[in-house]
Amino acid sequence: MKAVISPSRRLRRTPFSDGVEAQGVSGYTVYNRMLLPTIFESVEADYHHLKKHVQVWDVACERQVELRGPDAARLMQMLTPRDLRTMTTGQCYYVPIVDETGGMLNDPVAVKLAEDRWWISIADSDLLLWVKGIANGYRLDVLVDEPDVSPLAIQGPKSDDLMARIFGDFVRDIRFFRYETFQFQGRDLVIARSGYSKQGGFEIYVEGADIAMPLWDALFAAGEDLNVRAGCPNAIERVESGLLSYGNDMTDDNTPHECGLGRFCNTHSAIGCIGRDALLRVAKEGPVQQVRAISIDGDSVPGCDRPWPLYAGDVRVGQVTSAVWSPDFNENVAIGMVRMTHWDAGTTLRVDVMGETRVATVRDGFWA
Ligand code: THG
Repeated sequence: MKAVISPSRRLRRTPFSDGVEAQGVSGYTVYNRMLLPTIFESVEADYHHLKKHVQVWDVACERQVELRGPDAARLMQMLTPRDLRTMTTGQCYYVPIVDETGGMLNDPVAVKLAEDRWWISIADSDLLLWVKGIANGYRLDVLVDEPDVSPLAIQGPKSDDLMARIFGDFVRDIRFFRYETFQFQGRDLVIARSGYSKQGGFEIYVEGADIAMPLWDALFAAGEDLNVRAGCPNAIERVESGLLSYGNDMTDDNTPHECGLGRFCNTHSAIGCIGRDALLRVAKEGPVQQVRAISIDGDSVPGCDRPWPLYAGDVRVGQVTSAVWSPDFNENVAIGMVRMTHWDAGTTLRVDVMGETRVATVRDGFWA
């Protein structure tokens, strides 16, 4: 496919898009109806750079759903089977969001700003509509909206050094999935140690589009000798790391347990969760299919833009949902959903890669 996507108001730019374009973005996807860069130099060159240096990522498309008011905490618990009672202000939680059938609606990061104020940093689905529907249907005393907040991720092994130059050495003390408030040009910004890579780093929740480009420019000016570059969530690194992509590796047809997100569920104690009864029912039996890391033999696979069926003999036993060539592991790394009968590590299957049959092997875990 060599067609372009026509720009329009419905395809939202971000407060960083001018900077992204100045840094030579060469590929975009659409996420929450907003631009998300996918390639700068090349996916492979970006990958090597991410693992060695530091990158600045425009992830403004990770939109925030803000909950504000006396019923904010109650509403948050209605959305997820993860028990939030012990979560404190200053923490971030990766939270499966489920519907009344226990199906995954989103897999965001929840940020607890105060007992009565939360941000839900969403993956690619219209969660705002579901949350507004719940809030109004249950007549909750809470405001639900999308604030002018755009996450900017700083990722890679030199992230601490770059961030310390802008925000001071205290940023180094932020613990994983915690946040602190820092000032930039007199404005308070939430900065968390988190991000969609396993190379380490931070996410800055940039509040107010007006300071987006000043912050972007400050980071590039401060990091010249660190070889800072614009980057983006990297297709290779995230599969190696087992970071799931909503809409690709899971949909509302999957339970959190099928997605391997059971460790983020406390369904028994998550009182009030809308999908609780459904999940208690399916959890009794256990999932019949589950996400697995999969190696695919042969040369570099094409982009996985539809599920690739997995077979054992003539029987379909699952599908590959993300796949890409890994230079560091010298094989095709993939994520798939595999039936219980064939999900044990070492199981050899066949995968239909756009009409070409390849050998696929179920692994006991992800690469990194
Ligand atoms: N950061 C923020 N918002 C986001 C994402 C993010 N919204 C969209 C998308 N990414 C949501 N999906 C994920 C998936 C994985 C993780 C975070 C968000 C993640 N997982 C780690 C893991 O699975 O190892 C750590 C989870 C934990 O231990 O709590 O980081 O990236 N703001």
